[in-house]
Amino acid sequence: MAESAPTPYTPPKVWTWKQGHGGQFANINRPIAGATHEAELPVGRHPLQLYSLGTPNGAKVTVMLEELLALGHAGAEYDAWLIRINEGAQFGSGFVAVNPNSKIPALLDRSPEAQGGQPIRVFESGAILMYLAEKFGAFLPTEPAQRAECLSWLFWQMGSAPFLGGGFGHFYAYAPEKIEYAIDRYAMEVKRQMDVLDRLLAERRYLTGDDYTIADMAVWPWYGALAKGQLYEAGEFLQVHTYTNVLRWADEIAQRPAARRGRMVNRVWGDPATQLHERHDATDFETKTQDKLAAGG
Ligand SMILES: N[C@@H](CCC(=O)N[C@@H](CS)C(=O)NCC(=O)O)C(=O)O
Repeated sequence: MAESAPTPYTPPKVWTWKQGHGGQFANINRPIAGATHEAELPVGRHPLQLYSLGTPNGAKVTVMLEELLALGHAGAEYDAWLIRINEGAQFGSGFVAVNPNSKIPALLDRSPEAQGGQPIRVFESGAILMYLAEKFGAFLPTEPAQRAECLSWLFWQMGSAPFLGGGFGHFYAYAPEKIEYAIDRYAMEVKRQMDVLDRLLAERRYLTGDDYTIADMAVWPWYGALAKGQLYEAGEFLQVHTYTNVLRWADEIAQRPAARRGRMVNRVWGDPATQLHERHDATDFETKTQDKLAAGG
């Protein structure tokens, strides 16, 4: 039998949960929602409390917060708390209260409390980017045509990335067996998505035009990383070097100091100098990366 042949499977009448069946993330995949345990979330001194992890979905928000701070919006100061999803922290009762969908990133805006109001919770990275863009009046055009273009690409990302991560990434890198049909299907879709971006970026500096917006911040951590061969060790397989316009755009964003900082926050893998597990102050980038903490004992 060829190595890639799928295990023959006839679905039973009723699906049942086989615990532990699900590849690398089997321990956190469940068919039910809700909290598994009581756990309060920590709260820091800033108005914005972010509960996240430095995955592409998490990085979108920390890049946005660092960009807002770089623009001088002091109200965007934030505490970024680490949610270790591989240990099930997203199923703690406190986290579920901020995001009933149990996925990072989740944001709690406590600034209304200063006027006796209730904190505002926001989940789904696209919703968080829009919330912050509207709150601070930045990175989301107000002119109707530009705004429509920006939101179109923002929502393009929200709809497309699950095919890249949950589809291609899962079956290429994480599934317990390599299934040719599944890898083929999602490789085709991901290459099509990259070509969509490549053709757009042949005409434009950024996704929406001349200005860098929340659409770029949403797309870059996924498709910029893919173009640079940083996702799923799939660079050669997908021939990502051929998407030259995506590469040009990805490199330009990577040079932004705020994007570089944002990508370090809540990151728990890679070069220790790029890992800032939690961020509670702007100076943490200089003093609290993992290399600095290790050197300091
Ligand atoms: N559409 C969501 C996706 C968020 C998401 O998939 N988060 C992943 C990490 S990148 C997660 O928290 N997974 C934990 C789990 O599925 O239990 C968003 O953009 O915020």
